[in-house]
Amino acid sequence: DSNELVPALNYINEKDVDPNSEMTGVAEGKNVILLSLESTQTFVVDRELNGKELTPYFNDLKEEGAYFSNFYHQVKQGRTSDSEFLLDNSLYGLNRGAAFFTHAGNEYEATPEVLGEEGYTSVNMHANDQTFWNRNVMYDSLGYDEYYSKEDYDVTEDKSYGWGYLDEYFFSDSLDKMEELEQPFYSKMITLTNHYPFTLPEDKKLIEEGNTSSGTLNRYFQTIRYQDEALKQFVEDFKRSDLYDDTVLIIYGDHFGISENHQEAMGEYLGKDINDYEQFQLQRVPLLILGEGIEPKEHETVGGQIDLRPTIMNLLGVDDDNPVQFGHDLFSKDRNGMTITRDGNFANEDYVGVNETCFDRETGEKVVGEACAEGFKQAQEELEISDSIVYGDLLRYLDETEMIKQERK
Ligand code: GP9
Repeated sequence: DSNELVPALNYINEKDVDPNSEMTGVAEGKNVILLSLESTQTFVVDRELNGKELTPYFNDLKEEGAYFSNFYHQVKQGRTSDSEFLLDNSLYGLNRGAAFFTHAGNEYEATPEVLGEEGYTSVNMHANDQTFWNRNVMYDSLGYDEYYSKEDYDVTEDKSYGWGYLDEYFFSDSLDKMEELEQPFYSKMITLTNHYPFTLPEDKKLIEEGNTSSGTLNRYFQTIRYQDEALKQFVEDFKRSDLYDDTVLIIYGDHFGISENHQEAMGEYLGKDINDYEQFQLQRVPLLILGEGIEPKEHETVGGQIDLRPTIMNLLGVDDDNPVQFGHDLFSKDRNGMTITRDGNFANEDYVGVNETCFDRETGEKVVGEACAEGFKQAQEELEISDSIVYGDLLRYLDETEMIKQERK
């Protein structure tokens, strides 16, 4: 019954931090475009291959907004779907399987539902089969109004490769669709081209492939470079469109592209040994928030995908009355940075705790003693509590939480 929510509510209250009030409502009433970049990791930002930048456009664009350089993905087996789950619920995905498949029948009170009450239209845009990751079912549970999938795009053979519709065409069709949407809207666009095995038609290769011992990593450089070019075309078109003045654009990486099986090659490229610390730091994905009233600045704040929902709600000035969320406003001045990955590892402002070992977050030096003990404990506790919500379908008792709160007063 609703009492099962009490441990979660107590835990969340205890960890609560106030959002940054200076950012509250700076984007009130605006559209939100979330742009999910497939398999895009932070290590590609401001990096070169044979003297050529991998993401020349993004490198410049990040100077125009709030760029978060210590932002981690928190996904596990559910990959892109886990990132969506984290974003829309501010809950963790599961340790095994994908909540999009196993818990699509749960009751949720996700971002689309909350924004719907504020008059927002919510849409997902992704030119893959409707049923992939069970999205057609889960998007209903999350309260999305529309889902534009493969069948809604002009997917022809000449515009497709590998996983399907090439990003450049996906972007231009998606912008057309968004221009027709009722405003304000909340839209999530999910790209596809920069996906394993990272292949491209010859005429779309803008740089040479890499020369490490991993063909996967070597090709990844090319698909990342392609994606950046497609992004350029999208953002330039978007800036010319009527949407620009009324929209916050949030660009982020969904998860890693290069798995730990390619550590050696990654070490060759980065010129260092990839130990547990480095492997953990490679789980950072870019996050850029662009819009009027958002100061261009690099934020070194430690955070993760779980923090996006509260950050967005604060920017929009929306009072999100779902209390069961584990994230915190990324602009908050009171954060301690605690960011937990699905493996039970964590980063905070001072340390990175990986596989029971503690490292100094800045230097990567091993730290002996108990410095990380509390972090590991909190990571475990937080994941267990989040799991109890998902496994127990506990959000179905949310309507009764007001009552719980009253009783506890
Ligand atoms: C599939 C796309 C990629 O539709 O979102 O999913 P991934 O394999 O990265 O989870």
